[in-house]
Amino acid sequence: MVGINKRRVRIGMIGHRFMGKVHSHAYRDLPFFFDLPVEPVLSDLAGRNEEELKAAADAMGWASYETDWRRLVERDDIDVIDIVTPNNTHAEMAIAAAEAGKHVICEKPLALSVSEAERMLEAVRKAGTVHMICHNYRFAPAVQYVKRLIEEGRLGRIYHIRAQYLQDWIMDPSFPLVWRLKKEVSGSGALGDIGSHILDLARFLVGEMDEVTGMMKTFIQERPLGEMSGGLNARTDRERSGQVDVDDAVAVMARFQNGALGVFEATRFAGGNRNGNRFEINGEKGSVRWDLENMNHLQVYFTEDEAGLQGFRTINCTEDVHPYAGAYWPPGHIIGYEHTFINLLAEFMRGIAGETAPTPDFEDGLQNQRVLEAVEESARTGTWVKVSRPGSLTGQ
Ligand code: SOE
Repeated sequence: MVGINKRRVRIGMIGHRFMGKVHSHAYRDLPFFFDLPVEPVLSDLAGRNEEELKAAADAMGWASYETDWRRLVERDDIDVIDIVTPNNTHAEMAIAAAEAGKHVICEKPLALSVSEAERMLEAVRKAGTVHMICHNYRFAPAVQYVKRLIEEGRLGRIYHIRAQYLQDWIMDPSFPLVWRLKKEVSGSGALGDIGSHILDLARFLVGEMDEVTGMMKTFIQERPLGEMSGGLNARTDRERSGQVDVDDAVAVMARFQNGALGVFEATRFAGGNRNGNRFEINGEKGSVRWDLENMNHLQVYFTEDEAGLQGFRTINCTEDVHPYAGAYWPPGHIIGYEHTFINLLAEFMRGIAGETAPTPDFEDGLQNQRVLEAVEESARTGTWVKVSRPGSLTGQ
């Protein structure tokens, strides 16, 4: 609820395309659905193309704009820096923001490498400010409910997680070589862009991975040049082309520290799957299944169900008992993709108000990066690779 006595948290966001729109919308809706101790204010939007930036700032309700993100970071009237830019800019921006004493929230994957992610974590720790990484799918009520079921021991010992993130938006060979297909800008392809989400969900729900093995494949090696133009659309320059140097698809197997086994697949070549982010977890006392494209539903199976009723049943996770669901509509009145970001930002605001230490934070981002790097090494060497332990930075 918007309140006259609430502390205003002045947001400065860098980037204004797809994720910029998603975050802007979430900040705007936040006070409408959550009664938080602080109120986010859309203060300033940064970007490079002034014409596009101004139009985006006007359309999304930002009070002002800056064409140089460094000026934004230096401003005294900004409390939060929100980074929704391509991955190769995350480290420099987040470190500068932390050094300027700002709270920092950053899109995934956190960085291009483990060493960059380590420096980012070091910077926010030194600043003592609140930090989060946008693994938004943790915040679907059904996913939060799975977390609760696992913590309460309702599934018993966990044996398996199998998860897939399946998309098809770059299948057409004439789709251009946008930044998400360039290693120097994105770090990796399907692995970092969408694999990072399911690997994060696995860490969140099942625990830390001990070792991984992976294979990666680039199906289309050369594409016309071009750039993203909004959402997942792109503009193409048909005269010139370039080499794709990231994975189109990746498959991973993992052994978890708690003995569970994981099988993961992330691809942008699964025709007909627009945004299929799914997992199934099997434990000694039950199983759960979730699919983003039907995100309010959770399928559950419990071994203790009576013989005639054994099997998966579908729960609509829109009851007050399902985390975050009560903030929205009455039971059965479903929510969507954008609400996962509103829920995530509610936790970020609570963190800034001093109520919680919200996660996933940069430590989660770093650990996710360690898994991504281990998968890449495994794909290169054809061996199982240990995932280094969370908790400490290299050299500490
Ligand atoms: C494109 O693959 C994309 O927008 C990802 O970058 C997001 O992280 C994912 O949530 C949806 O797909």
